[in-house]
Amino acid sequence: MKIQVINPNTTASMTQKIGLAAKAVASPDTEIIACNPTMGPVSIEGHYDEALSVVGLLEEIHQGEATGVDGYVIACFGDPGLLAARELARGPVLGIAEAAMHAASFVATGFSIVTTLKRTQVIARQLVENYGMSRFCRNIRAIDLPVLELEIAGSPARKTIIQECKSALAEDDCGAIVLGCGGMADLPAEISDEIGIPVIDGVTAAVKFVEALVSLGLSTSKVGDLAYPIPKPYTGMLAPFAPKK
Ligand code: 5HY
Repeated sequence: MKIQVINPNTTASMTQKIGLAAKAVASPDTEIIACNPTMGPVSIEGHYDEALSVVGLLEEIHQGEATGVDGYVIACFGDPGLLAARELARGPVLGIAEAAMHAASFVATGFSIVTTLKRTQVIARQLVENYGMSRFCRNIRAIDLPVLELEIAGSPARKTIIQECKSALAEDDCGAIVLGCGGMADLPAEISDEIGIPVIDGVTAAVKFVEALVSLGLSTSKVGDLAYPIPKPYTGMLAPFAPKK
């Protein structure tokens, strides 16, 4: 099977890191295609970035549909454009926030999320509620460092994330940690060894869930709100995105 793992920001080093994490857990007969849009924000750190990242994300889904991709992972913790992507895709589409929260709920009765900037905590909170995870989510913590700090070798981000996870374990009555950024995909094993509880990265969780769904022969329902977009003209720079018959 072919799984397209899409980093919705345009930072190639983060896409590479996400691709390595995905390939490390994928089954031998799974081909991982890690990609990012050619247009959009270098990092997603708020509602505006998210909104404008979705056009590039959907362009990647269009290309995946044209090349026989079986399933998709949206590798940004805001799960931007998830439902729009499901309208376009035949196969399953999972967001890393959704996947990580569900995986955490399978191994603990409570988890805490550790994300990047304080201003994105509200986005994580909205997803916790949307996914019905409020009774599992003990806290949403932020290291308050920019997303691209994770791409700088020797940055204090790594130590700061580990310290925030230790504080969560000590204070939040949680039994697991959910890492709140695609750029943290290389960290779960190291942190889990350090603090002794499950630490979940959404990229790897989503890849395994998509593999399971595809193996079960499950695809996105095309009855109701996730049916293909209704054909109509689009104007201006978005004209090429007009849904076709
Ligand atoms: C992410 N931003 O996973 C989110 C993290 C965040 O560019 N990739 C990004 O803080 O929302």
